[in-house]
Amino acid sequence: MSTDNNIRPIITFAQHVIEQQRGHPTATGQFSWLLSGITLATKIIESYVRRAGIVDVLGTTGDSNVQGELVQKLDMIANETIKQCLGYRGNVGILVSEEDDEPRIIKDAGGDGRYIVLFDPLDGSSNIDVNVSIGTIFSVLQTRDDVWPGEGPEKHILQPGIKQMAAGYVVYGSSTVLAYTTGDGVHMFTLNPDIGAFVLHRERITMPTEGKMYSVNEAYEASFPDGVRKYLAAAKNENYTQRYIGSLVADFHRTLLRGGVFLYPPTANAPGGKLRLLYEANPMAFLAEQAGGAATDGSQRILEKEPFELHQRTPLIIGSQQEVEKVHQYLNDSG
Ligand code: AFP
Repeated sequence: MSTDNNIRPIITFAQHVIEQQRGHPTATGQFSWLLSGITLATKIIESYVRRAGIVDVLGTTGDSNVQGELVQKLDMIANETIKQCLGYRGNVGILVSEEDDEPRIIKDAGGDGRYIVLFDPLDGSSNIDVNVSIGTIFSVLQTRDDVWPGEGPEKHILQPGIKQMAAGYVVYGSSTVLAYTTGDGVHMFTLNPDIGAFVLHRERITMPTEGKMYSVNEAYEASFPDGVRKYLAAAKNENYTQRYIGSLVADFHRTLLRGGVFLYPPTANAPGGKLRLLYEANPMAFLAEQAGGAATDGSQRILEKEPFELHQRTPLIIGSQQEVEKVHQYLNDSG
């Protein structure tokens, strides 16, 4: 029979958020209510991901999304799940999904609607059918006080990443892991399927300051900027390792823990970069900086970029401080 002495204490995500809120005297608990909506949604999504192949969730819906990409069934399920789980928390006023043309304004949820949640419901969709890690990314902003009611939601949404209140991701990998920040370090949780809760396993994660690993789709190398090509040539000479999964969440997760750099530079097909500033680059940049790393678009810090449209794309160089600096040096030297 077990005794109190051999039961390991656990800290769940909900407990952790409440603990963090204690440090903020003006906190009302609304923020933790919002974040618990996100964890509920990701647990539902993970239950579909784990049963893919058993229940009918693989393949495409036949539709294209706002980015012109084929919508996978799981994309659609994940998108609807997040909207359902957050749409009835009165403190969420605007939901902005990478999958949808327009933001969803929530008028009748009964709260003050002060938070905006931006999300990529299922990042790495092209990996779904082949059982490779995929993820959900989220970013939380607050509505602005200086916007008139008639001005439309874009004015509230188009804020630089530095204004994020929270950001995080869930990676559906060999286990399901959640990482989040509210600007006080990066904390990581693993979903314990026995109790259905995200349990703290690492607090205040720091990214190694350097790492001989680069992560990029080298098939596009011919059209990368000169500086990136020179960096890659130098990395090969210095015996770097290359890793590329093709799901940003999974590639970033590895970079966060092991160090190195992830790059998605401008290419011939995507001259402005492929990744979305609001749903992918900003939340990952917030996490990277909070873990001691860096994130830029090659000329500017990601978190300082002023967005001008919802589905804006950006080049992204993100990872260990020294590695990101090294890429920059090559970019600067190449003019
Ligand atoms: P999908 O969601 O279409 O699979 O795209 C994933 C993604 O946005 C990001 O997660 C990857 O880092 C990147 O695209 C991979 O792009 P490439 O296939 O061009 O390398």
